Amino acid sequence: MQFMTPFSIQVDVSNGSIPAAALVQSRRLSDMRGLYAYKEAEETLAAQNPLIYEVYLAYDMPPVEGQLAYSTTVIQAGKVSEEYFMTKGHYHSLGNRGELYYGLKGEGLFLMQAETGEVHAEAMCAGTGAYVPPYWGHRTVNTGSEPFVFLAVYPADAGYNYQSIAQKGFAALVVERGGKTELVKNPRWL
Ligand code: S6P
Ligand code: ZN
Repeated sequence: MQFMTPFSIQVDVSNGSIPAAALVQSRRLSDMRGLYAYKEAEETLAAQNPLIYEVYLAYDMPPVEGQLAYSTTVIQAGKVSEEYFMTKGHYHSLGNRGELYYGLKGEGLFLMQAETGEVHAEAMCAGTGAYVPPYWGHRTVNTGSEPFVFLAVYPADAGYNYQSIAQKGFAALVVERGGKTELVKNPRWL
């Protein structure tokens, strides 16, 4: 491995941005086609094409074994019908790579899923450290009324596998019903 000089990069904890980020990715509704369960509501919102979330990658880390990468994610508050705004969700390409999330602002639900379809949800707020063990797919959901912000630290060689979640989604949807947050079965999940 290349010998690297230690460094630090500032996160603006007032809004979750990383002003000196190597890369900022914005995900609008149009970038998430087919991932929300309520198709008619998605069509209606499509004209506005709202910003759903942004990812600030702190540093352009080489994707090699032993290195760690880190990023912040800012998910806007909102819903597509009764389904809350959320990230796309992914498994790591190298399935045996875990990850740590740390809540910075707002409220969310951290949804994790094993390949078998077993789902595990952890509530997150500022100060929550949530661990994704190897082999679990993961998606975050903003269940609050302000942006939900968290820091993620992960092996730089973990990679992203978006395919299986793009095809089948998660086994559970996170929805608001009667003013409460509920996990319900995803009808598209086979
Ligand atoms: C990377 C880590 C996060 C997510 C980010 C966006 O391993 O889990 O940085 O990439 O929260 O989610 P997604 O599913 O669009 O990559
Ligand atoms: Zn990940």
